[in-house]
Amino acid sequence: MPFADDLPVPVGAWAYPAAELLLARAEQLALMTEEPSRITRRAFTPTMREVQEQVAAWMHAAGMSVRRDNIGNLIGVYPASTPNAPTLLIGSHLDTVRDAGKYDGPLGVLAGLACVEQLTASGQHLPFNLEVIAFVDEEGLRFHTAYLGSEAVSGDFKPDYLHLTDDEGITLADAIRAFGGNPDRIAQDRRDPATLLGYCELHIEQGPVLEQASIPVGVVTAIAGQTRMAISFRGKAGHAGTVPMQLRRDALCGAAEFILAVEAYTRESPDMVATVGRINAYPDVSNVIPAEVTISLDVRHKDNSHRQRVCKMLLERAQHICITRHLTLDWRIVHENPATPCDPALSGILGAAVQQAGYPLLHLPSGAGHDAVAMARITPICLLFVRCAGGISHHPDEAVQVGDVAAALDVLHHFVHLLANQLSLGTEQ
Ligand code: HGY
Ligand code: MN
Ligand code: MN
Repeated sequence: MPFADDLPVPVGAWAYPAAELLLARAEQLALMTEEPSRITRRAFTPTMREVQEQVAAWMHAAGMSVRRDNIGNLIGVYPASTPNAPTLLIGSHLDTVRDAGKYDGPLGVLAGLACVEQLTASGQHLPFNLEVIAFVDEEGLRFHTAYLGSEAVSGDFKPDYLHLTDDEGITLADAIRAFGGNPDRIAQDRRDPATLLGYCELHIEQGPVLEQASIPVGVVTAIAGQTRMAISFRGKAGHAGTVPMQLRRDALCGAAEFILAVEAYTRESPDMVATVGRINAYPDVSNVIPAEVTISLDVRHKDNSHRQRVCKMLLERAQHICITRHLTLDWRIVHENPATPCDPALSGILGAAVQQAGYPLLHLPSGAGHDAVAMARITPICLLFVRCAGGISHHPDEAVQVGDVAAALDVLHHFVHLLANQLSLGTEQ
């Protein structure tokens, strides 16, 4: 889809071909999917392995040393000009949602790779190691969590996670083992904050703000907090033809009433979003009254206490529905993270890079979650958004323009050089 007002800003001569190459690579990765007619790439699968092998080959060719950590994140290292230098991480994730777009995740990994390729081409090394990190699980499609890869790196991976099972009953521990990782050593994946300069993520915006402002890139201020829950309503199965309506304990009707209550409440609540994206009914048979229904609930807001208040209010609503319908309720939080501000100093350098590259500086918040949320617990983070066609994401129509990707690569290039200058000045003092 063409954008109306492309800004006539020249980008570095290398950036357009680099952006074209990046988009061709994104097309190539999109072919590596578990489902032939759509992009679906769960963590720890042979398909993830295939994608990692391709990205690892590009990393090798760019002059990086490549390794996998114990959970299975892929990491390419472009060494610093001096020994014992700190490390800047650039990355994002390679897993997807079901029936995904091509850019949510891969764009950030491929941008890091392009940044290193540009350095290699000009024979430059920086006063810091540049590591491109491709997280193995961010979306949580397989184990219904979020950030498993980046939480291993931030040291927030909880050993209990290893007992989580996927829809086939495979435990996370077994999935990691089958992928070639080592679930017993995930604690060792934690990076020492003292060795890190920061984490920079480039990501498709997944919203309409940049498009409406006719600007190719934007600097993120903060990432909204989120709570993900698994909620089960339990009633009693019965014959669809014989149990009178007044005597039923229909779990699906209880869940349906709750889902509509969530929608009605959040429509009235500014900036609040809540989504029921999964629904599982048992026994899932057309002539049996549903006995048990489990739904997901994803609640997000920029204000932590407001999000928590709303979650509590929704719990009370679910309890009330269950009392009136003679159901029982199981309410479980599967993931929670607070709103995460980006680091002002690192974001300041990113903003300076945007301006140095010749673009207007626009700041915006992120409603979507990113690996940067986990990384912020151990190192300063910054996030650069790239304009997204129609604001569409988590959908196969997700699209970016080559000129915008070139702009983003140009900004990233300026960013690493500004950081290098700052570090050199700091060490000279
Ligand atoms: O769910 C999210 O916000 C992200 O796309 N993982
Ligand atoms: Mn996503
Ligand atoms: Mn993403």
